[in-house]
Amino acid sequence: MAREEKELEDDRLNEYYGRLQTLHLGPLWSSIQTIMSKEPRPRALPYLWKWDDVYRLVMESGELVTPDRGGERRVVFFRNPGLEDLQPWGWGALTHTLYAGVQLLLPGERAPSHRHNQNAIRFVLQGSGAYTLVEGERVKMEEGDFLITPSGLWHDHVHEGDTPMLWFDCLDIPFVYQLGVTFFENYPEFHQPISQPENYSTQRFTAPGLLPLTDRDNRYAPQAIYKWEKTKQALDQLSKLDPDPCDGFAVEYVNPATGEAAGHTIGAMMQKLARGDRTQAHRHVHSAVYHVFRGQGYTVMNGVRFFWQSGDTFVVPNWVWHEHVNDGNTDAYLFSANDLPIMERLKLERSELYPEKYQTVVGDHLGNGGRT
Ligand code: GTQ
Repeated sequence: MAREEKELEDDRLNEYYGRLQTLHLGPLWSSIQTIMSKEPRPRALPYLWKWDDVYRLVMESGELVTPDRGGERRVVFFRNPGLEDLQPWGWGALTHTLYAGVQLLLPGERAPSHRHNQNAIRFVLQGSGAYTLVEGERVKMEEGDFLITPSGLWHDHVHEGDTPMLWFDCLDIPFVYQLGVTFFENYPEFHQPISQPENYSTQRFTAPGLLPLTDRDNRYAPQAIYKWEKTKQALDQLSKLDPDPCDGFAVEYVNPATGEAAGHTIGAMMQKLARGDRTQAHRHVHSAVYHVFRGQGYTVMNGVRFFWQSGDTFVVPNWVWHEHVNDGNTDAYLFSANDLPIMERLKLERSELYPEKYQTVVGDHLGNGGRT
């Protein structure tokens, strides 16, 4: 084709694309490679936040704002650098489906009662003497505890202790938002009434595998809290057996009435990596956020080392090769939350083992500054 003819044709095509766009239409033939990539190409990037930074800024928020009506909760949330341009208005997305943040409640403070159709899970980082009130039940929060706040239930937080209370929140906010179905509602009063015995959940669920008959029909959210002491005991027992090649010694927080993820749309687990452990590299469709509860080590993601220590948060986006290494002097405990329940229910989950056992390290996130 002569050059001139080709240019004429391109002009005609571009002009055609322009007319499609004006009428809010689009050409599949030039879009298909972008919208239907061969394999997942998440916009979310692997990333790590150091606890020193997060802690300093969260504590500073304690001097600036209070958790009253309007502000609701004092939380600093994680923004995935790869998703920031999709969220120009301060939208918190850590992965395409998950939001996470660190919440601060100071002694004597209260956060008002509200409910929404997003699911929340919490992992307690520091402090004691606070409780969350979920649908009439007071649930006392202590370091290392895992809690659920299922969608649709009224919840408020109250702090009666004397040191700052910090916990990690993870919600399916981006998922619900992208489905276009967000609901949020304030309770008419600041607090909801208490209608259940204190720590009712801990009184009913005392042993694994034993479901109180009164909870047989309560398949929605029978158990509000999973105490750290029991999680630790379970992991210490498991450590006498063989570890999972990709996850080390790990337990998942499940709904005791159904065996499904306790957090409904949000999966969560606690894993222990003994000193010197290195897990096998793999990747999966679901995304995950990790909070380092205890220990020191690094995680290799797509060949890059992300060094972590107690308090750090890092994100493993979809389909990213990853393996964990505990190179510290103590056992490491990694808390993590994920969107596996979403992927499984939608039949989208897939996973692969890395062809070799470990990845080749090609660089370090934050360079040497990654290890402080
Ligand atoms: O504690 O109810 O991090 O509603 C984000 C939204 C926490 C909460 C968050 C929320 C909450």
